[in-house]
Amino acid sequence: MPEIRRSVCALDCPDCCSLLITVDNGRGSKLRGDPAHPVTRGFLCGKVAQYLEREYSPGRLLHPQRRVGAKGHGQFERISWDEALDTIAGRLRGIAEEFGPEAILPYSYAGTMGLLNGGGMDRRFFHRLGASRLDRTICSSAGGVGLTEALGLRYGTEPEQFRHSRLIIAWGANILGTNVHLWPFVMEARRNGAKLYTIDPRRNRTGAAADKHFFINPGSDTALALAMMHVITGENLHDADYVERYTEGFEALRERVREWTPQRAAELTGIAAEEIARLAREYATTRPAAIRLNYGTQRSERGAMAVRTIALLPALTGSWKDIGGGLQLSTSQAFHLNRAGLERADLQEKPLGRPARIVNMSLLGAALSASGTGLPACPDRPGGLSHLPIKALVVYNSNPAAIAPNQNAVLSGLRREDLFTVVLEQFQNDTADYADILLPVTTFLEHTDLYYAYGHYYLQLARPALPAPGEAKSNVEIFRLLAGRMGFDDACFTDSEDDMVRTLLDSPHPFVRGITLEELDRQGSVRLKLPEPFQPFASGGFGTADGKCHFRAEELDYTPPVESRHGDTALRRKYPLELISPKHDDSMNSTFGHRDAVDLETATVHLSAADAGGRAIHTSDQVRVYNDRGSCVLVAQVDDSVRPGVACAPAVRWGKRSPDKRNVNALTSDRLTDAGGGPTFYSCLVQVERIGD
Ligand SMILES: Nc1nc2c(c(=O)[nH]1)N[C@H]1C(S)=C(S)[C@@H](COP(=O)(O)OP(=O)(O)OC[C@H]3O[C@@H](n4cnc5c(=O)[nH]c(N)nc54)[C@H](O)[C@@H]3O)O[C@H]1N2
Ligand SMILES: Nc1nc2c(c(=O)[nH]1)N[C@H]1C(S)=C(S)[C@@H](COP(=O)(O)OP(=O)(O)OC[C@H]3O[C@@H](n4cnc5c(=O)[nH]c(N)nc54)[C@H](O)[C@@H]3O)O[C@H]1N2
Ligand SMILES: [Mo]
Repeated sequence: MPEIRRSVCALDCPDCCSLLITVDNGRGSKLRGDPAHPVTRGFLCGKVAQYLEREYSPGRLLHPQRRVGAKGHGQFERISWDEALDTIAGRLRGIAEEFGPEAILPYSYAGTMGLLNGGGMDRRFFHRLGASRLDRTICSSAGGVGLTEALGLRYGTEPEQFRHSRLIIAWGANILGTNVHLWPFVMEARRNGAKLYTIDPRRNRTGAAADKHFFINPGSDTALALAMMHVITGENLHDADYVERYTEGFEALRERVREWTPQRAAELTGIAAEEIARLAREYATTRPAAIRLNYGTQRSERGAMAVRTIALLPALTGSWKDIGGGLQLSTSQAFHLNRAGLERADLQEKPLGRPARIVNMSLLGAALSASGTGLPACPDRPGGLSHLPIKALVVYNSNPAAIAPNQNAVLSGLRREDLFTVVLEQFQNDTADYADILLPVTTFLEHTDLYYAYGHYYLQLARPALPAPGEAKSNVEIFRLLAGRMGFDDACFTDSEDDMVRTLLDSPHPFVRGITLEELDRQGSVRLKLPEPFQPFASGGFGTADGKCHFRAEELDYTPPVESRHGDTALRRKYPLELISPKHDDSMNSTFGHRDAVDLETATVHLSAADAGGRAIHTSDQVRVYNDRGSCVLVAQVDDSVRPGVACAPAVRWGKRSPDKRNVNALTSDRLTDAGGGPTFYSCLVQVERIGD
């Protein structure tokens, strides 16, 4: 008899869906969204609806392997787990002795959002080893800083409340593509008369379905937000009562934005002045009005400031008071779990007597440069000891050869013969090809984990629903075994998964206190202990000493990105197109790169008719996209989804599947964001040319 088991989608996505899987004789036959979950509500996105294809793909890695060919060529031979673990432990021990343990760098991101497999036993292992710490900046750190500067806390409007909105602004947010479980709430609001506006350099599926789309020049959002503030404060459309009670610094803000006229912003953003004024008035006078801000806006050189200024808008209009008002970028900070107990940073004391150095993951290319001295300073982030080379890299939950900026620098680092590389993977992707030892790992359907979310407020537990194929093991198990091989005898290395979940739940915070493993096992999904509805800033409550939202007007400013139409003119003469590489609707960063359809669509670059015509480029032509950092071959798609001057290449394919073994990150820069040490994937000037017949 088929049995229905519960699981949770572990992909790096705000929706963090509850799943139901039909299991027949130990084999999964059907995957669907749990109808009982208040956000997932019974449906799945296109990519996860087909996840069983990935689960049972012939491409799954099943056994530990050792590289036998050159780095990057992907030739391996099978070895036993014992040999793999002994080799790794021996090499790590040797490197630690010769160069110090900080010559070892873990590299991981959110291949799984699970807390145990994403930041549990691995953290304990590397802390105990004294390895370098990784600053996990690749996705959201600029926006995280911007949001914190504005609100003091990374809380946001609950998705369920969007159904009550009368105006929804999707600001750098492709809801249909990367956050599809918000869409039914948006549709419900629209059935009740709400309008949906999108602000994006590309008119994607969400933009095409919107009531109005605003094409904005990449990286210019701060100018738009400041001009909206100009109109709102200049025309007294702010909520004087809310501003008086719950904010600080209004008069200085009004003064500061006086110079930010819609005319000035029009030049920078490419949105007409009267459109900006109309948008500001409509936003300030429609109640409730909600902004869904997503991370697209903060992948540019002024990304932190963009998020900060946008996130100040609801405090001006008092929109936080309304059910269905406010703003959502992330809900993640509400999960006040005992991460310190899970990660055990205190273990660094043993090997080092101090915290280990920090390496910014967005600068991997520089960090792997032979001397290790290529590490640029990162003004607002800790760092240090940059003279120390990296001699071992342990990669899990990430595919840096495909997803990190300045790919040519990353690949030349990965090719270093003196670098010992371990990769824990499900598939033979770009990074796996550079491994010295390649270890097969389980998928989220095969291991226990606890999940937080960044787009809603439900904590979820998943138990293994399917058996692990071949000899695959979970990250937790692998780092537990490695700890044993290294002779780490601290009690935490024998913790079971349940012990680790209990540790996480051992939190004094009222949002979490009282939630138990047993309750999670019974229900699968448990709402944080929040008031219903949750309105974090309805009456102050901002994460500041006085609970008020501080505008801090003197810090608000905008200068265009160096790599933009208003940036470095000499560079723009050489490379006249602003390239963005946003998420692909049916993929997940590089995770589904083995799928032919995904590969085809992430090999595309969208160009306007004007830019294509001037270069004699037609749809389906192969083109070379290039700048000083590198080049990659893509296929042109001429359409009106972008305006002249902007090119868009959905990210990211496996470079190894392309003719020149590179993807769009051969073009992206490792210049960092204005704060947060984030990458600037979407501030990238390029030239495009047709590849001759
Ligand atoms: N289908 C799918 N879903 C995903 C992912 C995926 O790869 N595919 N990735 C997951 C990950 S890692 C993340 S971080 C999340 C969040 O991912 P998002 O941040 O939502 O995704 P992006 O595509 O980076 O950016 C959102 C939108 O911002 C636009 N944009 C780019 N530059 C600018 C700009 O300067 N200003 C404005 N206003 N808009 C701009 C892009 O064109 C895009 O439409 O999505 C997750 N969900
Ligand atoms: N040009 C460009 N580059 C980008 C972006 C962009 O928009 N444009 N987006 C950036 C963003 S926002 C992000 S978050 C990063 C994402 O970059 P990554 O975090 O590298 O994300 P993925 O490419 O999805 O790769 C995750 C890998 O983890 C593996 N994995 C999944 N579960 C497990 C597990 O339990 N154990 C182990 N060991 N492995 C597992 C998967 O097989 C997959 O290969 O990419 C960034 N790069
Ligand atoms: Mo991300």
